[in-house]
Amino acid sequence: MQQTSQTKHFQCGRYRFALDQRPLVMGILNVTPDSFSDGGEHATRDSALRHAERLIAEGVDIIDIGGESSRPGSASLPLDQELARVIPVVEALRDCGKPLSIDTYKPEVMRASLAAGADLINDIWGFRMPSAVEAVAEGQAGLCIMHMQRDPQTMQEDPHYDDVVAEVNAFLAERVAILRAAGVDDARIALDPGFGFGKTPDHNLRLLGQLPRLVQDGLPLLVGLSRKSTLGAILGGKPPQQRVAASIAAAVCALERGAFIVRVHDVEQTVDALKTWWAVRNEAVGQV
Ligand code: PT1
Repeated sequence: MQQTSQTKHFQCGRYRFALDQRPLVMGILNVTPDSFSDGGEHATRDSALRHAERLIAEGVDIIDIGGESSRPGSASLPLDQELARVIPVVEALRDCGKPLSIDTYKPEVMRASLAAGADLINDIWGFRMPSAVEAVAEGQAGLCIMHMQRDPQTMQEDPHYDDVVAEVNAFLAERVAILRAAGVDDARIALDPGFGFGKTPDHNLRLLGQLPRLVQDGLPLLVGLSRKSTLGAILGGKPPQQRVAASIAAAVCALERGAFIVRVHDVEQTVDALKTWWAVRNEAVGQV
């Protein structure tokens, strides 16, 4: 669809972000049972809600709620369990004042979350599951299309590309065309190269270095590098909790190359880095 206003926006359900304003920090909210307690569904929900409060206090712009891990090698979660984890959290956070993103590829979870008030659907499968496009086509929810080669169980078994940037771009362009054909306005779409999803560290670094080549039709880019194994490889094998500074550096590199949303664990540190980057870019302190 044609963009009518001068300033482009990213429409995110009840929220709307001008693309010429400061970029956004998406905070990761995992709704997964914590390995130190077997408290079940209620304990999982309560600790997710406490974590959400902390993300908000730290200045998060979008909360990304995920019930199923998509880290390399992780197994899929049955639909009923994902619904039981995610929907109560959406309901509890609905009026928290921040847009709620749902990290899911299951059309049933998309529909139920949108009905419960979610603002953005973040799909690591790029809306390729049968009826995923239909589940999100109507309404105003933001849609993040991510690239992944193969699936989370097998994606890190010897990933190969002839030209990773060109292949990721071709995939994203094809998915954008499918969403547009289903009636989705460009203002609702964000693109994500899918760092770590069927890519070697060098593929990821090529994509990050060449990020400006991934901008298509002015659509905003979402980048998730936080604590990922590529940073571990750069740091000679440091574990995820010791990749915070590398994650901040990677986020700033992404911002410098045009990213509009950075998806992170360490919200407070990333917000500080983003504000600093933004002030330097504007050569003025400016507003938050
Ligand atoms: C991402 C992302 C995501 N990443 C979007 N959603 C994950 N839009 C979950 C590793 O190499 O980048 N963009 N949802 C988490 N996935 C991974 C992948 C975590 C790789 C860790 C690694 O360590």
